[in-house]
Amino acid sequence: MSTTAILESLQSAIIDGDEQKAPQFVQTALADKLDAQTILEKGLLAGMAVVGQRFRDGDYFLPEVLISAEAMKAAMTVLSPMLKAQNVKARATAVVGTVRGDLHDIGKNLVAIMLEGAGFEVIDLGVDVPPEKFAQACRDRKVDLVAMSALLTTTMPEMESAIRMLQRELPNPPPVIIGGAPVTQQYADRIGAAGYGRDAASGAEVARGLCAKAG
Ligand code: B1M
Repeated sequence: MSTTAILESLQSAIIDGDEQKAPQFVQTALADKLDAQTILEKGLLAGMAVVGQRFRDGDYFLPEVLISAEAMKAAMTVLSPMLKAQNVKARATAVVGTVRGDLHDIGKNLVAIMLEGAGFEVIDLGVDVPPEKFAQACRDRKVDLVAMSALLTTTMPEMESAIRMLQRELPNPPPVIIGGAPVTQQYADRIGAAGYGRDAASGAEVARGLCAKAG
């Protein structure tokens, strides 16, 4: 199979929500020596972009989107060890979560993988995380960074609420980085986030930079 054919098969497996084939094609791609980042971006994320487009156009409904998300997760179980292995070890703790009211976790999971790959110990609070839970996690442990994800325009303001709560309740609030499809650098600046990641890899890079600066 050519590289293009493997990546197209991977995209189709995500678009069709084929939970069996998606991880198999990741295996095929790895066996063919494709690098993990290419498999992620040109296979899995390219497939997910088509799913999003079809949902927007009314060709897909929630059940189809959910099935594609499951195929994506199955594929990620094979790919995530490779993504982590590509990076070097460092030394800091990050709390990660999708904000209150938001159940999207694929991007957040990718951020967690990339942060681990960048050497962070990751405490993943999951989805639908209220501001209090972010604050509590920072009280329970010495946390160097908080990473928040939001996929809905309606849940973005929860990022600001969580930042305000950390500032109010913690003597030394850790820096917060934010990301997610509707989030922008301008929004991050406006709500006082320390950093913004356009994608999971650049989020991890920003996180490393912030923690290196903090010493
Ligand atoms: Co939802 N959904 N969804 N959905 N869904 C979107 C986000 C939407 C854009 C679809 C659309 O209309 N085209 C739309 C939002 C519109 C808006 O607000 N502007 C939408 C909607 C409306 C909804 C519901 C309200 C639908 C409904 O019920 N009527 C509902 C809301 C539920 C809720 O959260 N309360 C809903 C539900 C769902 C499912 C449950 C079916 C499912 C989620 C399953 C799951 O996550 N386990 C789902 C999915 C899968 C999507 C789409 C199709 C794909 C999202 C995804 O996983 N993308 C999405 C359309 C789209 O985005 N194209 C859509 C792949 C993922 C890797 O990308 O999460 O963007 P993403 O992460 C990226 C970057 O954003 C970045 O890194 C990643 C890439 O490396 N990133 C960060 C993310 N977080 C970061 C944090 C960082 C740094 C970078 O630093 C901390």
